[in-house]
Amino acid sequence: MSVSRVVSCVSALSALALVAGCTSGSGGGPAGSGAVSFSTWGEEYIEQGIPAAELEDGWSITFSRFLVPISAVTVADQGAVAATQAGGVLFDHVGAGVKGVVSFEALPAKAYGEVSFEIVRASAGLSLDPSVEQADLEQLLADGASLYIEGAATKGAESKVFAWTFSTETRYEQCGGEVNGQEREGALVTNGGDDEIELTIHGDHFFYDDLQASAARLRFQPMADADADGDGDVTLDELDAVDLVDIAEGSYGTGSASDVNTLGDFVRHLSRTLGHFRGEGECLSRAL
Ligand SMILES: [Ca+2]
Repeated sequence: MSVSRVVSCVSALSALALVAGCTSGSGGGPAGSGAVSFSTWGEEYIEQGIPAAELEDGWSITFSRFLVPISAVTVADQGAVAATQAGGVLFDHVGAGVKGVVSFEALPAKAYGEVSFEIVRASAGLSLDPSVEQADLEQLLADGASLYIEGAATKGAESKVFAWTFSTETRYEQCGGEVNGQEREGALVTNGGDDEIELTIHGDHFFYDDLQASAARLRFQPMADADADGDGDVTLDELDAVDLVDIAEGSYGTGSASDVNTLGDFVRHLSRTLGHFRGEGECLSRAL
């Protein structure tokens, strides 16, 4: 391959289709190599809270802890794995800022249509991001947990706290999202470049009133009302005791899910929807 051909390939990077043609159809040698770097962020909703203006019913929500282990970040194309994360990292997304997950260097330059990651039960080998301490990991291990969230909801003089442990295990796969206004499936490695991908965690989803994100609004009143013993702490057991059909404020939409009957079922189902890609981008969520 001539140097001039490499240069012409690089200059075509703005169009994914051209890159694919460039790397597979030029008939010459390698198209170079580059990196894919993964970070994660819980956005302002987890760091700073969800303001009342975002909810339908005047409640506002703040988180004091939001523990998420991210593991098995994988870059592949047509079933061939190019790189996969060894182990995982535990984060507390109440800690400020975008946090590093893993970087893969020296990958052959091409488009990788399959990027996936997992949020599964914590294992002792998890690395600790600076946002967490060993005690956070030990808590997840003791509870067999894949997620732990803790916070408070407030409306006027009323307030409730919650501390919910989930053991749902989820693979987020076939991730895609927008880059400079264009949809990109997976990752694109360019010669000498670094495709920086944020695995974005959407904390507000726990308060959706519909399992179909496009129809969902944020509500807390039915959860506040679920505090049956009136101690100010809304537990998952109390959410389990609330049948969705009995919620007076309006329907909770379950879409095609047939096994979601209580508020507890509902939030466990939503715990499989937190993982996103490059901000608002989507992945397919698969229960493990
Ligand atoms: Ca209670």
